[in-house]
Amino acid sequence: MAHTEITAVRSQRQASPTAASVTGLSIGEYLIRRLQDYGIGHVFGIPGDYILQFYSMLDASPLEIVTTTREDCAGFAADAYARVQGMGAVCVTYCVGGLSLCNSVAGAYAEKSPVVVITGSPGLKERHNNPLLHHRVRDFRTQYDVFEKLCIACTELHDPLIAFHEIDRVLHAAARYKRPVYIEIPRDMVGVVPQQPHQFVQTHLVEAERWLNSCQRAAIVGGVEIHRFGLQDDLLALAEKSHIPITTTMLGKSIIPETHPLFVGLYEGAMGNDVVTKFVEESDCLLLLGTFMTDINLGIYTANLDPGKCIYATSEQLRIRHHHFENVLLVDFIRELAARHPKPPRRPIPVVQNLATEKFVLKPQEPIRVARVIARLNESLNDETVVIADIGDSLFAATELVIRGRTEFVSPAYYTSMGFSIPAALGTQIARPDLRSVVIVGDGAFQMTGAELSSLIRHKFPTIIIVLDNGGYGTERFLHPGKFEFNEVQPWAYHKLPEVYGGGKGYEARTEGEFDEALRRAWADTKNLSLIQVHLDRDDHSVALQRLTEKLSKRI
Ligand SMILES: Cc1ncc(C[n+]2csc(CCOP(=O)(O)OP(=O)(O)O)c2C)c(N)n1
Ligand SMILES: [Mg+2]
Repeated sequence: MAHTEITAVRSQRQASPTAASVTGLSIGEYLIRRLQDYGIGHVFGIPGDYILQFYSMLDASPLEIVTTTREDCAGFAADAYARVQGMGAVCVTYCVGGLSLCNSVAGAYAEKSPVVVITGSPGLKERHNNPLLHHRVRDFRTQYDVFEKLCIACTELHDPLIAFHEIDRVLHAAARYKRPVYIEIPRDMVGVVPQQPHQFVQTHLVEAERWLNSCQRAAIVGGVEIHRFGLQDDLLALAEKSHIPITTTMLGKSIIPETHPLFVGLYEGAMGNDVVTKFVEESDCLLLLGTFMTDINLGIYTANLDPGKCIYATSEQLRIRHHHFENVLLVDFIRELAARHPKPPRRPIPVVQNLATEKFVLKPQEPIRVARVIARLNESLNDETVVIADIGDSLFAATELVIRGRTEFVSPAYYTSMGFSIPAALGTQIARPDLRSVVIVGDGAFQMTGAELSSLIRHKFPTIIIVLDNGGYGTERFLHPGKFEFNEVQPWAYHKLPEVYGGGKGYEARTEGEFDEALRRAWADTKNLSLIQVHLDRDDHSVALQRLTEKLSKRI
């Protein structure tokens, strides 16, 4: 084999190397070090004289040896370990051990399980004059030739100049293709220390895990892709195993139950709750998982996130600090990171004042306000509810709702097109007739597409529609203060529309008592659509809208 120069293997887009460097390690020690980098904690197998030197090195290392009765069983065990843990290893002696592994390794190849086969072989110095050493079959390469057919990559570590590079190449292939690989170490090479320094690129998982283990203040910001790719349980598993607190973005609202002990709140930059903002922005290792970095999601770019402190993983890219990694699936990243059990120091979860911490006490005579609509509605949400919020104060106010269990929250919080909610309720109810949708919509947005009530009534869906009637485009009024006719809309008797469309019931609410009564009746009526027209003061608004308009008006 030609001697090649040892260089760090870098992903093409990797701006600066994430290379770790080693000097003074023997070939056996380097292999042990790299196995751990890939999350391997146990090695299955049976020792024999051609692999004894490496076995004693393993014994002195953090890796645990698990012996079995037969080599093929060690192969099956390593295969199962790989499926659960991400990668497995089996270590056996030359031919009598190795060739016994063929069937298990063939199975691992067929079913895509990354098992590292490590085998000893006669020392290079013992091979002069072609002696008939025990365990030899045809020639010294027989076992290698057999495994070349069963593995995605093979190497024989006969040259100290390239041995480390070969170990990197082969392990990378196992991780990349999820197939078994073969590493043969002549027994007199195990303790050889290559003289040149070696640099290698840490895998994304190693880098993420090491960082999480050494940081002080880890946190997760979960985004909408967690919902779109159905990764809610995977995200929770990662957070729970490693005890990492979770926040979500507005688009990602409802990806985890907001009553979960690890949930901190919604992260919306300066637009959101100060305690949550501080908690996220003080993190020295922030996992942004499936998060869309949109303007609204980032609190109109008031988010203060240092890329040097972030792991940013989406379906399209993986970036750890300033290092880019190609072709890493979001699902794999979350699952494999969870399997490695990173253990950042536990961070106390701050107490955030929200609707879950405040008991709702009805003030029946009080004029109804947006914040009180949301607080009262919050009492009624359950696992069978889908909340659909339209654009306007409906969305900002609804972000205060505390999502319990699997309550879904649907809104066009990135594209922000008004008029989404009523047609979206139709689509939601058709897809999930077992759930009940509650729509929160402003009067302006309702006037755009509210006629779709007709279809909801036609299908007899018991949708609850809450029309926040402030007599016009409230959000725009806040954004651009002044009395402008273009922000007014024609006042409609919204509560009469069910009658016009031929089904369902309409209610009007001017006080908290009236709203409470209407909502109770609507909730109890599981056969008909209900529309509650909430008469608001035209200057009423949610706290979130107040914060948002303050930020926006500074930029426009
Ligand atoms: C299709 C569309 N047109 C215009 C806008 C701009 N816009 C954003 S909020 C808003 C006013 C919404 O009024 P309303 O539905 O009554 O809700 P409110 O702000 O009063 O709570 C407008 C016109 C938009 N987002 N989408
Ligand atoms: Mg309005």
